[in-house]
Amino acid sequence: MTTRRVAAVDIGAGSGRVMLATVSEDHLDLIEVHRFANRPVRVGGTLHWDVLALYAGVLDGLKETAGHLDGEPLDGIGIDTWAVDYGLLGPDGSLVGLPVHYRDARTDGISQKVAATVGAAELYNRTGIQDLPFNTVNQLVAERSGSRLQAAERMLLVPDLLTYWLTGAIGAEVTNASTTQLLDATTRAWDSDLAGRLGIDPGLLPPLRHPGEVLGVLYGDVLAETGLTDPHGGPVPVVAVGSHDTASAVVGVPADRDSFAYVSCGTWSLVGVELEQPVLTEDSRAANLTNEAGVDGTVRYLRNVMGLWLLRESLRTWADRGEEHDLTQLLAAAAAEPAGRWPVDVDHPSLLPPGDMPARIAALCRETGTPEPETPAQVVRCIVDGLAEGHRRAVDDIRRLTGRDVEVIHVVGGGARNTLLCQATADACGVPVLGGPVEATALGNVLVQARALGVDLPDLAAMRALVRRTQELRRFEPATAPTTPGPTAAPRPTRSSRRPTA
Ligand code: LRH
Repeated sequence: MTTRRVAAVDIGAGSGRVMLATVSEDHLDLIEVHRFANRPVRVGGTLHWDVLALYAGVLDGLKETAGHLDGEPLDGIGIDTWAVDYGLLGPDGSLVGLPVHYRDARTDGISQKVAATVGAAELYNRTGIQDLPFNTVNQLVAERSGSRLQAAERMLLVPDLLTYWLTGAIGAEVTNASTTQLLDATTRAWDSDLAGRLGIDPGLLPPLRHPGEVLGVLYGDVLAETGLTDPHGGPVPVVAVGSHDTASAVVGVPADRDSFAYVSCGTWSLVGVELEQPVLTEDSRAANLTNEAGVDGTVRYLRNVMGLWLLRESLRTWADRGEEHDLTQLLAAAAAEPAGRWPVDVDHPSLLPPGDMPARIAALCRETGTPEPETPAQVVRCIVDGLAEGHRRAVDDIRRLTGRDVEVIHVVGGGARNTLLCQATADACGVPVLGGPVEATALGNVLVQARALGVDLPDLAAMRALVRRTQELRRFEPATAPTTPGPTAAPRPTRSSRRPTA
């Protein structure tokens, strides 16, 4: 039996956390040692990430971690964040400009420009990536003649940037690199030819690295600042994990069979299946499904559905008006509203940028001639039903395009707490939903590290079995008859619920 203590740095669009885990072949526990806000800042009309505040949050978290170790060494650190965004490094390694938020308007109309140069079909056939306005390739094209890019030597995706600041190591972890839309979906090498044709210097793209590789060790000044000095005098390694948060979340899905789909539900709902080969057909492109690189050479075949962003942005809008709402109460009130009364296309592009979400949803309803939700509870019901319908559309398209059976849908991430959404998803999709773990991303992060550091968890199946044995799951039966066989063989829940209210 090998036991490792490792820290997961997991940063999402709203907040970041540092978690400390103890992992062995038959044990997995995780505690949150530090949480910090991720607050985007608009400067000069551009929405930026405050990456220095995020780095400070990481250092604070590592300091807290040191306090929890009781003199034991920390065996590793793994970093995952949201995808697509990057920092630029100049020739001396310093940051050129402030990283820009993917919800900034600078990419408006750019993906059409990219498609006009390369051809949408060719772009998809080479990269397998869903057309999203904020893909890194579009961001780079948006600023390709700007002074920042002219001055830059390297582009580092956000987890790679944080790793660089902690260790000095330069590289691009492959799961996140795939979200740039500059990685060849078949060879998993940078598509330098594609970059060149789009006027992007391929030299900006750093060497690729893979989950499980040791990237480097913490700088001496980081050890001193955080108090993480190993009592045995050893270095503290930073280990590559699925640095795209969704890649780590998929590792943490407690599936016990191949015929599962997942919804990694947080700011976004990433709805997909795990495949061995990418699907690069025109039908797949037309369905806007993506082939992101997963851990251990797997393919995350999925669609971005707008996710809990809609709920969070609505709460923010109400709070800005002085209306504070408790989410639990609001969800309970929403559960009492009639299902399906306010149909809305949650994937409409007007819902992507920050702003007054309830007003935009009402505008969409007016456009389509459907009833407008009026109260906050009705808006929440409309969002939950719209997300469940978005999940259904994605699952149906995936079934159609892969011929895969989907016997169970795992909802992982923060959305697994939202029982109204889990039930609505089960009802819309006609298959059981297993909710949990909420911490799938951090679990996936620490499991990949633990394996790299000697814990005998040879493959994804072994990691998932450990998640299943150690984490609480909740089962939601569909109200309608299942459209596929097999729910009786679904994984055993630890609790069950048929009609949750919140
Ligand atoms: C979720 C996520 C998603 C990306 C988006 C930018 O956090 O990483 O997978 O598409 O952020």
